[in-house]
Amino acid sequence: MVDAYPPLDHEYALDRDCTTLSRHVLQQLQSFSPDAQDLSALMNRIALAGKLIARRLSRAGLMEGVLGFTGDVNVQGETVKKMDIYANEVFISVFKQSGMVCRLASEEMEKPYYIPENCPIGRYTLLYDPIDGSSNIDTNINVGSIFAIRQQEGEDLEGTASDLLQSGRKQLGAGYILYGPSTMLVYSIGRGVHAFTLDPSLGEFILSNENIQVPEHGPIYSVNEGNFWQWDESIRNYTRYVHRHEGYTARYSGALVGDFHRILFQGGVFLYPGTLKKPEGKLRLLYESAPLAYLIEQAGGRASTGTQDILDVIPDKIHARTPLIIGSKEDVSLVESFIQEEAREKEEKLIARS
Ligand code: AHM
Ligand code: MG
Repeated sequence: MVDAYPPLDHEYALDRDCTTLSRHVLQQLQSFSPDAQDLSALMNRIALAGKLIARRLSRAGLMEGVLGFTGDVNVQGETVKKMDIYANEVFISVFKQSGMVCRLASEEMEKPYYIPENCPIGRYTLLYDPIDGSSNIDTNINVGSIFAIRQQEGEDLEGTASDLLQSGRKQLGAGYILYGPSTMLVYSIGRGVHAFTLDPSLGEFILSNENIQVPEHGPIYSVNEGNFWQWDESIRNYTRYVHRHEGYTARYSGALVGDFHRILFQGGVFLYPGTLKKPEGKLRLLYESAPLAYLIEQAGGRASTGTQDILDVIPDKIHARTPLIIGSKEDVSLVESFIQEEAREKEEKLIARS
């Protein structure tokens, strides 16, 4: 006879191994050293910010003053949403109380935010995009938050935060929170990439995927093809290539975190190349491209500007932008091969002309 109520595998999985985020961070570092404690506490604070933002998003359509624009324009020249401001302040407020983060640098603030009372205790800097893909908010489509943790170098007495103008290899950890059908937190502290799902009944992020590896190649290409007219010929040639070959499928949600998440699990490539209007592309290095590049390398994939690994790029300012090509190794290399071919052809034409 068939059991009317067969045990559900996932329930057993949770009973057996209900690993919370803070426990996981400590396990990863195999230590209770002050550094490990710091990272664990930092991740806990980021998780708290994620829970607060997720809670507000989940009721956004029912509350006054949550959706829509503030009427302001941020340092990037982009219109600001009310949720951008709320989420930015959530991160500041959870880290004000933490005692560990001395500076926060975000997409929504022209200059870093200093918490001087924390500086003698914890010399960490949090870089973040509080709401990535905020154009999705008003239509209830997925958005995310992206973060990176760096150690402050030097005293920064002038408050210029110039030590942040270093490559992404300086990141101690990075990750994102995806506000989708469920809320997920994906992070790495240099020991693989791990995903946690928020169990709303527990109010805890519980380990759901450990040591994620991105496939070497995948079917997805994720790019805003509405920018075709603004692209360099190499990117046009790449899209022509995928249009003419079997095995590719387009996915683009307008929120980098969601598009990246799909590629992390299923393979493929996300690209936001330079355009006529934005020659360096749209995405910002320090709190969008570099954190995701850190994750994808940890997952066995690649992130490139087209000519350089994202993690080697040194920004000239905090809000610097870079073209981004990120995902499965083979797919990133394929895009790069079109860029290289175009560069070769241009060089040959120059030589022929001279
Ligand atoms: P945001 O952080 O201001 O929301 O901008 C970043 C977003 C990414 O999430 C997304 O990949 C991209 O902008 C979409 O831009 P576009 O609408 O030009 O395709
Ligand atoms: Mg963003």
